[in-house]
Amino acid sequence: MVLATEMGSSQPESSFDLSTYLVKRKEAIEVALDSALPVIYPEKIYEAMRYSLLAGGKRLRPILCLASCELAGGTTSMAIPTACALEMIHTMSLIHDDLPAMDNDDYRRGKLTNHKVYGEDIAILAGDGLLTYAFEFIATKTENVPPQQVLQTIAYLGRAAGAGGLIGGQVVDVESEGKTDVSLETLNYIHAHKTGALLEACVVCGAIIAGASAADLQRLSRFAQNIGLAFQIVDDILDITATQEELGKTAGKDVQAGKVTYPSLWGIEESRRQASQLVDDAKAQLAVFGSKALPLLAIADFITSRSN
Ligand code: GRG
Repeated sequence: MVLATEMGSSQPESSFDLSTYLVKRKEAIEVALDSALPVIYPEKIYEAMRYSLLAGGKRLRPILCLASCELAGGTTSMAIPTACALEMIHTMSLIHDDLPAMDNDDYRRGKLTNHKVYGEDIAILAGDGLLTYAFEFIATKTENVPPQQVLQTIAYLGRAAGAGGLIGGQVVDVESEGKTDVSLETLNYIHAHKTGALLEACVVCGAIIAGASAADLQRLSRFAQNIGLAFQIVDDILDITATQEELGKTAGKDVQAGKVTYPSLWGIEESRRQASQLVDDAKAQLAVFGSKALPLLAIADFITSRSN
């Protein structure tokens, strides 16, 4: 699959402009997502899938995938189907997470949640549709990548989304609901799986597509695990400190639900310190890549400084 737009990755090393990079990447990803999912019969399901897929969001997961592919010597064209698929899986997890049977949320990405617009039945099916289409999309649209690497990507992603990843993390989260004695170990398990597994898959799959060595995959995996946890700590902090307008979803839900979170265990200041330490450790993993790692290093910093 060849991208219509030039994704413009070359930056002078000394002055990496992350804001411009993120805006350009987001624009190109929006275009690719839009054309990935046309509306055909039965229209209702495609409209529901598109409603959430094209509702905005930071597009951090596809951006990470493309950046990692380039770091490992690949091109954005090689990785764009996988990058889109990652956003489809992320979006489906948000649709299901917002359902009355889970978090029961009315707003997501500044819009009414999928089930509020289409009803619970269609929202469940829209999530299922996005999940299955993600795998079809990688398998049918990836070009100029050896089949073995495509297969490895699909397998990695299946594991990350499944009971050993997102689903497992969500199950332990659901089971922990209403409990005030959730241990740090359990909290770490929940977030390493429900948030970390997909972020890690973004970084690792991008590099698999580029044909990275096992040693480089290991470094990138450790980088991503650390930023995944830092991302969740910041998410917990923002739930307390940010407004609904900034977040695009209901603020203060964790406190309201009496949920154990990093700030509830450590306080906000210590949580910020821990997130910052995780980002520093993550960045240290990429030292061997030199200036090729600039985008990923800048994204790691963005994770702790973001406001939504
Ligand atoms: C994957 C089959 C399958 C099922 C999903 C519901 C569920 C099982 C898992 C829940 C996963 C979940 C909602 C994790 C939270 C991750 C998180 C921090 C989301 C917010 O991500 P952002 O801030 O959002 O990147 P935007 O809107 O910017 O994309």
